[in-house]
Amino acid sequence: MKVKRFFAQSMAEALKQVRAQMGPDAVILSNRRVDGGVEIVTALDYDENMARQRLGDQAREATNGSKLAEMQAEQHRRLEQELGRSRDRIREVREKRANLGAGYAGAAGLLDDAALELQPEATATTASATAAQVGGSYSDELAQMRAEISSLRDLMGAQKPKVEPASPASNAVQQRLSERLQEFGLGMELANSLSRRHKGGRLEDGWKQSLKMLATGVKTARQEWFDEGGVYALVGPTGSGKTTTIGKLAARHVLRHGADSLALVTTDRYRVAAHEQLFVFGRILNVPVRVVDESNSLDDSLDELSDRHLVLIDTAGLTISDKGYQQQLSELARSHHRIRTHLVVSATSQPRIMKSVLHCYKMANLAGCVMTKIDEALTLGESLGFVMESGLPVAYYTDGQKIPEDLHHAEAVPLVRLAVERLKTLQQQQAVAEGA
Ligand SMILES: Nc1nc2c(ncn2[C@@H]2O[C@H](COP(=O)(O)OP(=O)(O)O)[C@@H](O)[C@H]2O)c(=O)[nH]1
Ligand SMILES: [Mg+2]
Repeated sequence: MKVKRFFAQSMAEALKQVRAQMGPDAVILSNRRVDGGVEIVTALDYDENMARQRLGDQAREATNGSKLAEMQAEQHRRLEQELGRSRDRIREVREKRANLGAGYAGAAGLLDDAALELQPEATATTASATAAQVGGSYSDELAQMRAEISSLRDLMGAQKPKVEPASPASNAVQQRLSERLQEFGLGMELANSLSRRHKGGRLEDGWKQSLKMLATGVKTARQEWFDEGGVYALVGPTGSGKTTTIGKLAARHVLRHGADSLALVTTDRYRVAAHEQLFVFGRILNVPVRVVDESNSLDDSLDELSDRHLVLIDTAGLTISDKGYQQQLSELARSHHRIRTHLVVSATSQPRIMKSVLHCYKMANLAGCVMTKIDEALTLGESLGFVMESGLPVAYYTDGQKIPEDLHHAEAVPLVRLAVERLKTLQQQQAVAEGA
């Protein structure tokens, strides 16, 4: 679903633009008079279900289709405005810096290769989830816009670092450390709390100490699923990468142990053609695929597959406002089989969205998480902060679409190291952009 806003002096002119750019199939979500003309928000491949997912909890207020379309248009407008404001502020900051002559050097030069001499810590565990916030969902397009906004903010942060007055960093080194941790992608509270533990000494020592604490706080799964065996389900929003990750896990399992000890199950009976992708994996890998529906319960399907060493369950990315949401999650939580349900979280999501996703899926009795799209995230501190705060052990992370190559068993120290590398790359890119 692609949403786009048009502005013209007259309705006829606006519709002409819509037809030229979006084609004859575009749907009009809203139109209104604005200063100097009319504004139309349109969508291609408009899908009410997807619009509801994008709006998350808010969608409950949409009592009918036209109200939903209007809310979707409003959300798009707000995001565009937010983007515009961020761009303007960057321009302002750049101009001010150019006028002042002297600039902030950023942390780029401070991050040398030796910055992360971490001792591997005993971080493996099987803890379960805790944190909670309001539910919601998003799609690729929305996530892309949000990523752009957050990257613009990151850029601003690097140019003009500033710790909120509420942060009681007791000395200048702590303050600079907190700034750098925020640049790394951690939230302000976590950055402040880590930096306050650095009681004195050089910034670099504080940085290393904070990274060590992060690596200790990030829990990971001790064993790979192929080795341990069992029943694993992936839950999470549409587009987070559940089915692709199952494809990667399945292909990896078949390469290591053959096809006979694996089976795939899907509980997604809510969307037309929902199973196609999983059936394709099943056919290619020669692995059975079972669909849970009105006539086949999850437990019956798992009973049938009890001779399989590994069973992977794909699910629908339903949110609180969707029909079937509760049924799907309680089916997993109440099964008489021991299902280890993992939340699939995209590393490109904003921290707020990660938390709301956790809230949305925690009733499935989460045993851990899988971080996806690590390749697309500008910084990884957001994901590490989420993992640390939620207490969910990370089983795997994925960094691309290639099956099965872009799947990795998670370990805390290499993950933190990767996040440091990512920050370095971002800072180099910013330095190049500023020099251009
Ligand atoms: N760049 C990137 N794309 C991914 C990754 N994992 C999944 N995707 C893509 O994200 C999109 C949604 O994935 P899908 O598995 O269908 O998500 P689902 O709705 O949760 O099942 C697809 O285009 C995938 O190819 C990843 O690690 N990196
Ligand atoms: Mg899917």
